[in-house]
Amino acid sequence: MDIILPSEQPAVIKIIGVGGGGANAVNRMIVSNVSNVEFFAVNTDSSALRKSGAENKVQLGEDGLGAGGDPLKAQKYAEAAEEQLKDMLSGTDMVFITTGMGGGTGTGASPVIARISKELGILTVGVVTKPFEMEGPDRTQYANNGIAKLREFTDALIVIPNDNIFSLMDEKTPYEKAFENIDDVLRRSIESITDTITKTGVINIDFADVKGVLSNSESAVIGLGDGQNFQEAFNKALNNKFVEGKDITEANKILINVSYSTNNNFTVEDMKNANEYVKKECKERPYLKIGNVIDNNLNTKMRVSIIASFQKKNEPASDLFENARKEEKQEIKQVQQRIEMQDDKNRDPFAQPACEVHKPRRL
Ligand SMILES: Nc1nc2c(ncn2[C@@H]2O[C@H](COP(=O)(O)OP(=O)(O)OP(=O)(O)O)[C@@H](O)[C@H]2O)c(=O)[nH]1
Ligand SMILES: [Mg+2]
Repeated sequence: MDIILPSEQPAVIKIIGVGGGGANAVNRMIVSNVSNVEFFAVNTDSSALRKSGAENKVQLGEDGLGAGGDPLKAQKYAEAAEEQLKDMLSGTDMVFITTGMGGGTGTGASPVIARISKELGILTVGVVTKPFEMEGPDRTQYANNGIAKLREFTDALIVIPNDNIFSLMDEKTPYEKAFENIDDVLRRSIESITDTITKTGVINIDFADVKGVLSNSESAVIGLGDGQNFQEAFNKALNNKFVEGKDITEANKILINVSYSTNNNFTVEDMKNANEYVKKECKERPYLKIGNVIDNNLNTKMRVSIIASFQKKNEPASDLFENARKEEKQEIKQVQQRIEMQDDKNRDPFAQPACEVHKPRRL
């Protein structure tokens, strides 16, 4: 008798750059070959849209002349384009909305796109910047209002103040170059999540795991670090402060993804150290999952990304996680995991992890 196993469908992930800054950030992702995702640019400004490298473009408003720095105008344009935006979003598992907050289009249209996305049941994550202080108090005010609205409609919102990135740059950095660096931080933040989901191979942190951590969170932060060994990369990721928000040690759920080439090793001791750190330093005992990905582009480098989320009050982390788990229909995979865990049981020196820990398997 032939046994037919259900095929595993890859998660459909769309990255939507809204407004001028959002579109530029998406362009940077395209140039840097962020893979296994679809790119979209949404703008009120048709000339900026023409320059976008995204394969899919949506113009808001009829005249293509921009929103003139007016978020309300952009919001109305986006609401009028609801059907077009629904078409753009349908058939998607996860959406990233990225924008520079503080102007008209990104600030006004992003919350509308997020609302539609959430209504379609899509895991919706915002990755946005706050304007430089030197851009003036009005932009900051617009940005704060836009961020508050966007937070209402996203599962998780990652906020990156431009000044945090600027503080790492030389003051003589040309203005344009400063935005290139900011686009790059947006790229790395999003890529750290998409790579975690799509680059499988050794131990999986899959879409359901990411959904479990980011769904309906109050906020989320990301830490990224590269190093010559795990500890160096892990320390850098823990101290990587460009994202606004609470400290990782206050998180309710944490995913740690370790990427390295076959020239390198993620050892049992490394796993133990990460586990111990979370046990010792985190205030509440968070849900923890550690995964790894083999990426031969990294050569001798190791890369650690930490995705940490903070739960809304009155929503126990365990319930949310259970709900996300229930939605996972890959029963065959779960059976396989159980069998593998059984096989590994005697070899697993960490029988009492802080929470759930997946031990790397050597190929
Ligand atoms: N990451 C990034 N941010 C940018 C860039 N250009 C501007 N920003 C930031 O994004 C904020 C909004 O600017 P834009 O993106 O030009 O504005 P918009 O959303 O297109 O809005 P309108 O043009 O007013 O309709 C600015 O205040 C900057 O802080 C860019 O190239 N990259
Ligand atoms: Mg614009």
